[in-house]
Amino acid sequence: MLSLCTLWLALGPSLAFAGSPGVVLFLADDLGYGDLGCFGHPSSRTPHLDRLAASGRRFSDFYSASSVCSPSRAALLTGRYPTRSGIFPGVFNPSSKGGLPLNETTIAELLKQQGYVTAMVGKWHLGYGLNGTYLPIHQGFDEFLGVPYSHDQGPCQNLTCFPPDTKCYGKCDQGVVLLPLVKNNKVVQQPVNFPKLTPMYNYFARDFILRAAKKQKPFFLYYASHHTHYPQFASADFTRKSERGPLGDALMEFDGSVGQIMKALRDAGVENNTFVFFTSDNGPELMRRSRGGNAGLLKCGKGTTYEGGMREPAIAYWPGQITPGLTHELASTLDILPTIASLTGAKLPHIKLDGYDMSDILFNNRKSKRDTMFYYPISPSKKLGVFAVRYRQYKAHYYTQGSTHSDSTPDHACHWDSLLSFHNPPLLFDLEADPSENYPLSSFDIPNYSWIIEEIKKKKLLFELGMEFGESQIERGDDPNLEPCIKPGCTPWPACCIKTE
Ligand code: CSN
Ligand code: MG
Repeated sequence: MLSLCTLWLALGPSLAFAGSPGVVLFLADDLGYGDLGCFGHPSSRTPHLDRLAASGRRFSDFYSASSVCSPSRAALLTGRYPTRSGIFPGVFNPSSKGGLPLNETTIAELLKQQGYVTAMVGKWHLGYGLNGTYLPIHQGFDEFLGVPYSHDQGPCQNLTCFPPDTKCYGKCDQGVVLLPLVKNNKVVQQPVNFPKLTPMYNYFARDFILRAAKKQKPFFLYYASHHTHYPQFASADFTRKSERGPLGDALMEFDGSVGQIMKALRDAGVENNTFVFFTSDNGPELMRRSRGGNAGLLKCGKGTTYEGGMREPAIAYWPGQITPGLTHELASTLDILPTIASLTGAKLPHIKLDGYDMSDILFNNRKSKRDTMFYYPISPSKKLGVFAVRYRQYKAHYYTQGSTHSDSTPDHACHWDSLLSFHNPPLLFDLEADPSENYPLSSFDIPNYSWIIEEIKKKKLLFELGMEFGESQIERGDDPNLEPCIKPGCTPWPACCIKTE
């Protein structure tokens, strides 16, 4: 027994599980650092995520690689800064010509090579293109059910807003096709029926897990919820059920989905052999006021390189494998691909990666291999380079800029009219002593100030020397004829793209 134990400890979980655990990746949309019960929100109700956090590992210092959606998702699925794959500036439109380049290697493609069955449900936002060229089924996912972009990127007047005549602190896009629901590569519903959407996703996800387990196939499920992106919606079971208004209802619906998928894992008998990871794509959209999320004690939110824009709640769960508790180690969505590769024995792609295997943090309680995080703005340029660098507990801002996405907070630095400013020397913060980035440090505050500034400068220089910008996929432009339509080629475009049930 002792020797078996020692052997297991020596080999670690990846070999002990013969390299084929199930993998479930939950991604929330625009959910902030302060939005979950287990991250301190006083009135959110997130019992299922809180349970994963209680018996799994919660991260206090976990980062997405962008403060908006498309680039953040590109980084998550490829383990590469989105500057490399060309996912900038901003996000994809329904009519975008581009998408995540097909020669990028996604987690799903890695796992296909390991004999996994793969599915994605929810929001994609990495391009649609001519006849759906860039859909998930062309990026390693066997199956896809979801919406190819954000649900405010289409007319959404018929969305259930509560109370019904309330303006949702903003408008949805007009003049484009109604929001499409896509199954694999076909539009199957237009417009999306929001109150029924999440139950449909949950059914699809459960069915996928049960089918995989029946065939005794290892599986990868990427569940990318629309919650809690503006405008808020929820099915009947959750509408007006939270204490936090429309965002609270939407969050509760997402948490309910987590509960249902966890139940599906138990029903399929695979919970103890499944690695579950949860995080969010970027910080909260504070411009939506109480209908946007909450960054907790972090500064600003979506669209900015302050902590609130890119530091995210994250939870890893694997009963019997992951040491429960809180980790303060530095980690990122960039690290998920290398971690999953390590757990499954998959070979890393022969391309420059920006992630590190998190196994040491998750299974061995050791230090993170990561000691830096680089923050690009939503419109990155070679000329300005990274806006900020985190090194250990320190963060240096070379440039700061507000964003419309973070308007309407009391902190004026977050707003769109806080224009680009250059800082020389950089604004330096100790994120452990001052997580809210309130008090810039000088040589009067810390004795090793100059050393830290020099170290960060070196890290930045080295990183930028190795950064090759990919061709911008978003600047390839738009063609309205590419928008997803349930009646391809119909007229008058785009109003004809509708099917009433
Ligand atoms: S995002 O939100 O897709 O979650 O980042 O729905 O930056 O112009 C962002 N944007 C529509 C959005 C537009 C979105 C933008
Ligand atoms: Mg988002």
